[in-house]
Amino acid sequence: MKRTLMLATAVAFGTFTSLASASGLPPLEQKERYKVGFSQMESNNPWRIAETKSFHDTAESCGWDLIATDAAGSAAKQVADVDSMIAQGIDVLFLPPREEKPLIPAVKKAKAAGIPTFLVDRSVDPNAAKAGEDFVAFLGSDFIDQGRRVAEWTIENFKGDKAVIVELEGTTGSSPANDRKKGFDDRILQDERFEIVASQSGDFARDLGRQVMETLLQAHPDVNVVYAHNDEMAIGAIQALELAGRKPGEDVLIVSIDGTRDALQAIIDGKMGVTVESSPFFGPLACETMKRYAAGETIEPWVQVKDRIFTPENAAKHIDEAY
Ligand code: GYE
Repeated sequence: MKRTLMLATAVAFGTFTSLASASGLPPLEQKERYKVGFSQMESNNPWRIAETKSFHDTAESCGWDLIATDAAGSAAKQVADVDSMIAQGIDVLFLPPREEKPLIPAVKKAKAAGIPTFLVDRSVDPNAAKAGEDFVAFLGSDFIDQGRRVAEWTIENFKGDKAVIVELEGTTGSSPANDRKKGFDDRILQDERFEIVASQSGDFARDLGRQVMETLLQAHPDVNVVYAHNDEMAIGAIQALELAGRKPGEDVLIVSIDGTRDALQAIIDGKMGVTVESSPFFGPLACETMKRYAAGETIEPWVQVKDRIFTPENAAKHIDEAY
């Protein structure tokens, strides 16, 4: 009875309302200005700063009154930040969930409050919350593929007979850390020259990456490949290796993901081998996807970002656009 009534109301209000109701997602009105929430997880690295800036840079042209928060590396604070945005009556939420599980209640709460949510750059556990049901869509990269591409480049470019790999993982429980590990490990271990002797989290942070590398270097002095889940940890690892008298780029191959300015410079300087791109410039894509949704389009569950690869061949060409 209730459902029939809802559908009848939806039909009366036109196509976009009926589509939204049929999917169970909150609809989004077409209007001049929107109150938009962007809940950043932390701002301790260039990638996060570039992403937040991309949202600010997009705000005026997309008609956003932007409320941007910074959870300072705490999933609990990020949940509270989303709560506060819901209380302030945002029309749309853009959320990069720091970890896969803790942000799920926030996603569901936004939906219950009638606010369409777009996950940007990281996703949540698909068994607990789904695109097209609990949130509109995930906007981001294929992290498994990023890891696989790093592995493939490493297989082609590692010169020795036996590779002893240390892996620096991203934030424990985050979608990019889970998937970048899977993509890399599955591919690299198909080649018997490669062994992963240690895999530990450096929380996607430069300083922690450096500290973890220092410790692992003591236990595994024969390491000759470092795979870091992001450039910040790769740069931290380079610092630790140099401090220990090693020569990154000569006796240790460093491979990673993102495409930051420091990483491209390290490639140009011969200290790093490769970085597979993971772009932080989500503002324009967020605007375009939100507008499509407001116009009544059904959004694909995964709006996929295509990534380039930066190597000694092209790093100099791209450094000026890096962040
Ligand atoms: O690679 C990393 C950042 O979620 C894709 O998070 C993002 C990752 C990015 O901290 O540098």
